[in-house]
Amino acid sequence: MIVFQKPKSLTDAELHYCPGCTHGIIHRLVAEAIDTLGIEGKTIGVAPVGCAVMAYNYFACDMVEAAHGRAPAVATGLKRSLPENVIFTYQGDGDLASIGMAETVHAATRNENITVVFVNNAIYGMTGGQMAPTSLPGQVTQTSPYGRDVAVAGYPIRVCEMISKLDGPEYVARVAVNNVKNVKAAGKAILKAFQNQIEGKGFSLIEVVSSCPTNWGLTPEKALQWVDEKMIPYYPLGVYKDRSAEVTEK
Ligand SMILES: Cc1ncc(C[n+]2csc(CCOP(=O)(O)OP(=O)(O)O)c2C)c(N)n1
Ligand code: SF4
Repeated sequence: MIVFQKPKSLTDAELHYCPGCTHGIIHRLVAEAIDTLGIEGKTIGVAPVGCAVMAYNYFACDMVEAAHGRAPAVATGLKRSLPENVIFTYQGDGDLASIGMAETVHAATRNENITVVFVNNAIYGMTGGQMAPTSLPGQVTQTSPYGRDVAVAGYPIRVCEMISKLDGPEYVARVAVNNVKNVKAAGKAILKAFQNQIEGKGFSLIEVVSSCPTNWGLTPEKALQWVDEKMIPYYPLGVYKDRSAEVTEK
């Protein structure tokens, strides 16, 4: 009897992520959502530049590679020209909240009918651990060796809080993947973000608080603790906007 299986929407390619990196868990949750909805034949993913740059090797659906930060613009073009397809982006915090902030905000305010999976690990992973817009106050990175000084570098950007203030987007939620309970909740939120698109509801953004043990200089176990003790207090989990639920309640 099979009790545990790889989702059909993941290929057999070996993931290149560092040991303990939670990108792999998030890939699995996205693939499970695609499997559950039976949309593997019509889903197109947009891969970022960042550690997930090779996501096109891992998802068993059509994939397009976008330049750093441009995934929501590429996804907009795909969705408008192929409205029957299901389009998702998969982006890191450097990609989405730094160089790609304009694309993100404008896709959200237009309520583009796309699904955005935003992986917040508070650092630029791929390029060796530079400070990101999401790095925490006091966080030591390659470019803030004495810790992020908010007087110089400003405060971290809370993407869900900001995007949910726009009138456009349909669904904005923050989840984490540092323990089993959070992984289950993250899976449900990602599924809902795809479901919203199928129902034509519009822009859904799921921020997943993730880990980067390599650039945080922590063991995989300590990195998950750091998510709990440092990341989640700064980035509270929850649903920040769910327009359909608001309409139903009124
Ligand atoms: C236009 C452009 N600017 C800068 C870069 C360099 N670059 C590559 S990945 C990256 C940051 C990746 O960090 P993030 O998006 O947080 O993803 P992670 O690697 O942490 O998953 C940067 C700045 C680039 N490839 N293209
Ligand atoms: S550098 Fe960080 S984000 Fe990139 S694969 Fe390694 S642990 Fe994951």
